[in-house]
Amino acid sequence: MRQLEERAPIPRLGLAPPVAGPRLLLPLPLLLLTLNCSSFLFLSLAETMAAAAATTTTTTGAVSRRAGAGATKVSVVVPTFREDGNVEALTRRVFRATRAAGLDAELIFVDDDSGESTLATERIVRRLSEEEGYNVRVHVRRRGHGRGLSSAVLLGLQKLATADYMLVMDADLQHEPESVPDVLAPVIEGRADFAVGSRHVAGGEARDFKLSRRVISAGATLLARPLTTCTDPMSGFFALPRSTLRRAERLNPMGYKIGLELMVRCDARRIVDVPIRFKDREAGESKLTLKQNALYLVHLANLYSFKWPVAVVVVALGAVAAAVFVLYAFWVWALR
Ligand SMILES: Nc1nc2c(ncn2[C@@H]2O[C@H](COP(=O)(O)OP(=O)(O)OP(=O)(O)O)[C@@H](O)[C@H]2O)c(=O)[nH]1
Ligand SMILES: [Mg+2]
Repeated sequence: MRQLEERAPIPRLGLAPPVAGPRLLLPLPLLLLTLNCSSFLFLSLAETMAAAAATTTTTTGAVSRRAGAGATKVSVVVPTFREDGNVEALTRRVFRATRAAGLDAELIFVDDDSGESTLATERIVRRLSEEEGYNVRVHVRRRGHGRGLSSAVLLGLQKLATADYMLVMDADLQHEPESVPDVLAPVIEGRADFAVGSRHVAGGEARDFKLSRRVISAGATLLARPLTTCTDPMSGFFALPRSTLRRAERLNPMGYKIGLELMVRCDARRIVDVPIRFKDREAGESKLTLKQNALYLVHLANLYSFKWPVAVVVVALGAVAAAVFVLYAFWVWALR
């Protein structure tokens, strides 16, 4: 019995205790792997940011009012879901602004059938088009033929719009129709592959926006910043030429951030930010839900792995290595 008591103590946790050599050696490769992964990621990001910065301009000053000589044809695509309360005001204001800027606009609502509101939207659009001569139409997606903001925008851009210069905006008048010519101008003038109505450049602002929404929006913007040099990648107010859209690779219309999706998957290099004022919605209700915020994280993961497939694997390995290292360090500390 005495002899037994004098033997080495039985290790806790049921595992052999690390002897001095391996105790020092085992964490070393893990630490090296972690450091290696971090530096690889850092270099990849720095390289891409530098390349993007070299080819991207950010306009923070005034944008010329006349977007081009003569009547340049433009398509304005507006996704709608229960927006009959905003359709008429939006139509009148969009055409007043585009005509004043010498643009020949077509306005296309892409509406996901919502019963009464869709019928009302169709009635209003028919009156505005047939009786008042506005070049406006509504495409209604019946149930079973696709739903959701992003796929509605893609349908509008890829299948319904006829002009070479295209703009997307919300129906709820949070995006001021008076800014439509300004957002289109860099694209029409050939200065941009993609122009974004931004709240975060000099002259831009977000009015009547709740604090909680500001915080979520700031966090979401920060998470997307490595993907693009745009100051407002969350914006749904943007313009692009058809040539940019043709470069699209594997578009995935999930969630609400179709502007970010297009910027990344069309490899838009020359991005111009145009200051806009973001107002409170005028009528109807927001469709932004918690589910959409969660979907945004999945969307981001997809875009990161699209842009940096190797880096994403390296980061995942680095995270696993770091977790193992922390667990091991804790185990060694617990055995002391
Ligand atoms: N076709 C279609 N349009 C949608 C759908 N969901 C939202 N929209 C439209 O997309 C635009 C933006 O939606 P909002 O609900 O205003 O979302 P948001 O501007 O991000 O959020 P708020 O600031 O709260 O208004 C509006 O014109 C909506 O009508 C949808 O499922 N299908
Ligand atoms: Mg809105």
